[in-house]
Amino acid sequence: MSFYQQLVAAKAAGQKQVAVLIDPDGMKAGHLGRLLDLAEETGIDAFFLGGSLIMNNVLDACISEIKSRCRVPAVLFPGNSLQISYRADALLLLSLISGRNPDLLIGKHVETAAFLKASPLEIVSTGYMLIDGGVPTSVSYMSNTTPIPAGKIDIAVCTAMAGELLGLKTIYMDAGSGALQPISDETVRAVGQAIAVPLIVGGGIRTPEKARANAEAGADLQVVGTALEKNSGALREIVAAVKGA
Ligand code: 1GP
Repeated sequence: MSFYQQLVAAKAAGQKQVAVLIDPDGMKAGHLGRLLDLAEETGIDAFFLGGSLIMNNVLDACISEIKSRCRVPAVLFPGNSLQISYRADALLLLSLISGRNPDLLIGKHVETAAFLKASPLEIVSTGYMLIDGGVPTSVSYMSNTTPIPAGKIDIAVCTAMAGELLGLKTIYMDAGSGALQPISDETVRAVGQAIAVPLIVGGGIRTPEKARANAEAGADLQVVGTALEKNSGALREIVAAVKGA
């Protein structure tokens, strides 16, 4: 089953999912190994791979390590066009629909379209929405876009609806990595009710309580990264909270 089919099937069955964010460049020694052990143990649903910068040529090696040690799909969540590897299973083709930077709405897509069409990667068109998480994030700075204000739920709802109407296959609402405030339950609920495509939520999710609340509010897949950097074991409680919601 493809990554997207898995996402749709889980949504239809009411099963909530968890992905772990890996920034290959920012990975400290030993951390990837611990996450891979935990991935099998906890039954996470995907690894998302991406970051804002390219410092080293380690993406391929990171995916090979994932493939050699577990069966969890490796999904590219690229911060730029250099973060593409044929070794991955799927790629989120992000259109930054909360912003008005034409390069990130369609420009980069035109540049990479022929390459992606020829690739073996499963391409998942994704409406990517930044929601203000209380602190300027790398993605907001690097994308030169302003996030949707946290309290403007109607704007978030209409942005997600527009993305769905345009034919994007999933909506990813992100407060940005390391957000002080994760996206509110109210926003997750309102956006989840407004669209039929799977809803991915991430940014600043640190506790099992918040993960459970997101799942109950309608987040089909939650992405967790920063919370695991100091304490990878937190993944156990977060996965249990999401799967038990
Ligand atoms: C960022 O949603 C991801 O794109 C993960 O965010 O690192 O804050 O968990 P955190």
